[in-house]
Amino acid sequence: MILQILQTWIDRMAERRVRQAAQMTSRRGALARIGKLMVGGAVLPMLPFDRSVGEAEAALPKAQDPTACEYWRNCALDGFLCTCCGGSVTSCPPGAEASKVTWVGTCRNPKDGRNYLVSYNDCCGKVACGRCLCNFNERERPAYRMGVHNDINWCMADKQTMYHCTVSVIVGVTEA
Ligand code: ABN
Repeated sequence: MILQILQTWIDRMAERRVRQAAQMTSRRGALARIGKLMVGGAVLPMLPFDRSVGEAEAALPKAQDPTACEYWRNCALDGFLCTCCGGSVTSCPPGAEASKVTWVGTCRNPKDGRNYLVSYNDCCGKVACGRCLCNFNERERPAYRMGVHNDINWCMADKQTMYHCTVSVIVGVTEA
C-alpha cells in the first residue's frame, strides 16, 4: 500500500517535471513567452513613469550650463571659458592666476529675472587654453571705456602676462 502511494507520488513528480521541461522547450512555450514579452513591451511605455527629470534635463537651457557660451553670466565675455579649461565659473585652473584688473558686464539671470554685475577676470600665467572660445558683447563699449571693453588681454597688468582663460564673478545685483 505504502509502496503504491510512493510510486504514485513519484509518477506525479516526474510528470510535472516533464511538463515543465516540455513547456520550456516546446514551440508553444516559446510562443507563449514571446507573446508575454510583446504584451509587456506594449504595456510598459503606457505605465505612469515620472518623466519630469529627463524632460527637465533635456530642456536644461544652455543659459544654465556653465560650460556653454550661452551661459547667462557670459553675456559680455570674450575669451576661453575657464569651466572648459580645468577651472570653474569663478576660479582659475591650477597654475593660472586671476588678473588684477578686469572688465565688467551686466547680465540678466533668466532664473530670477534680475540683473547682475559680472566681473570678467582673465586667468594668467599659462598658454591660451583654446577650448570654449566665446564672444558675447552685450553692452560692451569701445576701448575708450576700458572697464567695459572685453577685447583686451587683461593679464597685461600682471607679472604673468600670458592669457589662459576667463572667469565670471558676480560682484553686484540690482534690487528685486
Ligand atoms: N579678455 C580676453 C582676451 C584676452 C586676449 C585677447 C583678447 C581678449
